[in-house]
Amino acid sequence: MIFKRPKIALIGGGKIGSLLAQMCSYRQLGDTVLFDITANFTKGVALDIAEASRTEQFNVNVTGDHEYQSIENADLCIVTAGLPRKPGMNREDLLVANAKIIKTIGENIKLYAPDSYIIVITNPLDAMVTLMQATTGFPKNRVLGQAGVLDSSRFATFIATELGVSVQDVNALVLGSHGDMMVPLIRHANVNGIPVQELLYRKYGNREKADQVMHDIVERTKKAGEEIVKLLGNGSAYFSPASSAYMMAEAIIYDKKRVVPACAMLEGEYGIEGYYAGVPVVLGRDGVERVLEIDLDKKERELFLASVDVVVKLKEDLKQLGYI
Ligand code: TXD
Repeated sequence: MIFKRPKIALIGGGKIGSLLAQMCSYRQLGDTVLFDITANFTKGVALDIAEASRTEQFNVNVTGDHEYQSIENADLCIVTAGLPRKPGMNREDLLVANAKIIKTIGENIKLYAPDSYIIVITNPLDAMVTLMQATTGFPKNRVLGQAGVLDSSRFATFIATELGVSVQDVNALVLGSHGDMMVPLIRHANVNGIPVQELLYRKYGNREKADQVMHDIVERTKKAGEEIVKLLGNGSAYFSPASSAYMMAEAIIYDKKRVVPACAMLEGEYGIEGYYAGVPVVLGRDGVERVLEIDLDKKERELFLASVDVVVKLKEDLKQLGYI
């Protein structure tokens, strides 16, 4: 072979990891290894996916493993390992259980895939990305988290449904931490450039009603993860998180320079120093190539800072627990 195919290590072979293995294989993003602590399960999943190669017509390799050595020289690691939420739990409740797991994984990525890019998905997201970067010591452009793509996609879906327009034409951005304090940006939401607020006003002919509908969409977006957790009864969302992570992986591997909200390290941007938070970034072959700063009005800024406070607190907790 003249060119090396990218190697993608999916660390955590549960629902999101398995779906990602399927997407990476079917869409031929690269050779994929699905790693999990369970001995045989990922081998079974990978074999099952591989056996669809004839009908799906893909030529990449997909394997399952439970030895860390299997992630050796991965170009991209996507980390979903950990416990998902149960009904009644918030994402922060997962901190202690998942910190231990992420620390071990970080040490092994550092050992076996020292040049890789890492997309973390495990909750509580902002804290787990912080811990991953601290454990690996990788440069900030190579360690990021997926949440904003999903939260923004949820926001866009609800807007499209309300307005009866194609979601393909909706642009909607959610910033801040991945939790109840996330900040869906109302002012920036638009349908092919037309402000959503204006379309709602035209639909209802009444500013108060339009504002109420927008408010409800924002609240539903913030609680969208919980809505799925309650409906599933066991575990959390997995189709849309896998799809969101895949989009980010593709942006890095194909050097697409996509503009997406991601959990990225802020060093002065938005007036924040040394914390991870959800902001718009340019994603390409260098991972987080740039953080894009946008003007926030007074209220948006207050909400954003309050949301980052959650990350500040979680980072403090990680320090107290001796993880960083
Ligand atoms: O947008 C987002 N960031 C999220 C994140 C949206 C939805 C779900 N989000 C979080 O992703 C969720 O709260 C969980 O923390 C992760 C993974 O969710 P998933 O639904 O895939 O969870 P599963 O099916 O329980 O899979 C987790 C796997 C499971 O197979 C365990 O055996 C494995 O993680 N696991 C480990 N793998 C490797 N190494 C270690 N140490 C380990 N411990 C558990």
